[in-house]
Amino acid sequence: MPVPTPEPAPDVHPAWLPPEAFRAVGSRHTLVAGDGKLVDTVVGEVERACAGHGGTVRRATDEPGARPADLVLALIPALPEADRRPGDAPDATAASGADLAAVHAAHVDLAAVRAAHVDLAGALGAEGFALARHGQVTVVLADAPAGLLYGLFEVVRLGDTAFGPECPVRVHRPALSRRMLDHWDNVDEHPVMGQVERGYAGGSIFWRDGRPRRDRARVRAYARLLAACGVNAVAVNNVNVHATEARLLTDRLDDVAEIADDLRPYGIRVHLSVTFAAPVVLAGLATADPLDEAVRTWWAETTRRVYARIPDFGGYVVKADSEGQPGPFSYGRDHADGANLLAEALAPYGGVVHWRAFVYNHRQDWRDRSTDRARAAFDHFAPLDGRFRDNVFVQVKHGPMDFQVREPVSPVIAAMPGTRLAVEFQVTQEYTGQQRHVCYLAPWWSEVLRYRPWGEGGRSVADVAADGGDLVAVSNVGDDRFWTGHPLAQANLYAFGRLAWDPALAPEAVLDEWIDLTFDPARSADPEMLRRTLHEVMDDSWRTYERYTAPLGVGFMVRPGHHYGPDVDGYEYTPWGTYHFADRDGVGVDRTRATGTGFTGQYPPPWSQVYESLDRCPDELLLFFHHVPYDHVLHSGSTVIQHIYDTHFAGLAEVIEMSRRWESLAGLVDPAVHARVSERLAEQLRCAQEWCDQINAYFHRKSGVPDVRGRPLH
Ligand code: GCV
Repeated sequence: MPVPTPEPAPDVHPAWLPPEAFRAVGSRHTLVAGDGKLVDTVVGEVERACAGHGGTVRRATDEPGARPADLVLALIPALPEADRRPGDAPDATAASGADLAAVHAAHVDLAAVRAAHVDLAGALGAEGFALARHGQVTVVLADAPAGLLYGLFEVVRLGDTAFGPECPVRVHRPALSRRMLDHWDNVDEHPVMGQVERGYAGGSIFWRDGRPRRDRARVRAYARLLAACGVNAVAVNNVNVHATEARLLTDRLDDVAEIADDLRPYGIRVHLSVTFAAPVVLAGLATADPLDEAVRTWWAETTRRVYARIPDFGGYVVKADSEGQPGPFSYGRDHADGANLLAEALAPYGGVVHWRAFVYNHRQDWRDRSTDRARAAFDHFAPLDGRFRDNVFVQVKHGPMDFQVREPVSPVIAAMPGTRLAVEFQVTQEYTGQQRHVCYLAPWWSEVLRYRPWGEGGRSVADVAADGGDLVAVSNVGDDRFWTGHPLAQANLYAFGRLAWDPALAPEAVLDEWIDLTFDPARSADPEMLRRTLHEVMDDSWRTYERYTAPLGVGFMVRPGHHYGPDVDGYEYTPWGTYHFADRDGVGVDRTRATGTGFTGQYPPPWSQVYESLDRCPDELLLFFHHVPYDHVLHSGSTVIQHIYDTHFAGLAEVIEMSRRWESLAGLVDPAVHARVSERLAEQLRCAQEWCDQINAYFHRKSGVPDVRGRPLH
């Protein structure tokens, strides 16, 4: 039975899957070979596309169709064996003319398709697929149903190009086997954090007022969007687990099962954030000590029940001993003890633990310059390397602080060769404009993924994550009609999925894909202008944001609590460990081994030396690693103080230009999208002006150094 495609309310924006994106598939004739739930989803998708665009779809087991197939989507094991000797099997990349003719025959010779690709069988894996063009037929082959689903979405992405001239077989396999989103969604609305902690797109897509939302079509439509960009795992509740949310593990498990049912048809497994104190708060045990026998038994039995209800359940996410969440420290145990407890309970079912490394002292004395929050994750976790069970993923924020617009890569990523690591990104724009500012984050993530902790020639962050680890991001989605509040922030969600599938993709190319799917420029009055302008607005928007906010990697300077807008000293005298140390002479945090906190020593060479050295440290991270006088000269040739003035004026000017460009798209994009983005740009402009003025005034007053260009500094 084909799975019907979800139909959310008509005013919900289709994001990157509008009906037009399916024109190339839906206007053709498709044949699907294979069985399974996800194959039913594939058939449902193609059926819906055909209903809108006039094509047809049939299964290989149906009566032969009247028309030749243009597209074959087939599980290799479902194809009939060719009646030929092995030596006769044609080479996969150059099928013989006879085979091409057979594939193109009115009723498609499926045996010939199989024979042409005999070497791919078993090599594509659980999610991979191969795409080939034979004469007039496009063929997608997969070993397993998920591969067919991803293959279909690749054809959608390619559009008519997928049906172009013959080309060699292209094999696609995800670089990372788990590509996961964490929702910081609360079941009960939290008095301070609301329904979604750090959510900027309305309420939760899963929960409202203590219950699952009844809008199941919306959840299914979300699953569909996620599958189309490659995401295959979702944690459905906040890592800060409050009282109601704790019960999702036990008496509220049916609510989780309901979401799992909605996500499953698109190949997405559900994970749950749990509280480490669960045995105490849910079962009344006297302790949650990970080495206590009764605690182990409780987790084992509770987990057994979870799998009895949700057989494909993914596992637990845990924030322990962090920002007030309970953890193993209360019992004199360490994070390996804590993580292994849960891992042991999950192991019989193939489940995994994502144990977060975001552990630091949030009650620091600001007068104490020796404590360095940046050091904390490494100090806690690196010594535990090798002690975690095989189904534990230590989940590390990509930077050592907290998703600032610029940070170095976390040294933890290079420090735990004996541990599976999940690298964590933040798609929700907590510190990058809260989905009121345009800030396309893929260039930033791409830089992180390409960074080589051991220097040129060594492995990259993407390599480390791919080697048994995974990639996780905090979702930016809510029940807003545009999904992400700011319509252009959809690109961040799309890009996260695509980079997790293939970290080598260029951010501009990913943006191209997103633009083509979402805006269908080819059908607009001015395709070239539409594409170009969207690139102009978005490509460099992360660097623009960096220019008008905290300078040279120093971070924070945001309003405490909600983290929006400038407040240079907002965190300076607080316990959070987020300081810039600006005084009349200079600014920045000395994290050197020679005179500072020693954080640079957590990196392997060459970076331990590069960051230590004032001369070699990259400009953009200078104030993260060094405290320097305002007249320190950067590699760029500018002094620090002049750089601050120049970049802030430049960033503001770029936002003005961005707004002007966006206005020029009126009439070329959906009016509702245009209006929402215009409204957000007005706020971005207001806020960028505020940043520019406050930062410049602050540093002018501290340093007394005038702007060499004589601009007003207030
Ligand atoms: C979910 C930052 C955010 C918190 C978040 C925390 C985390 O501190 O401000 O809202 O809590 O990161 O990643 O756990």
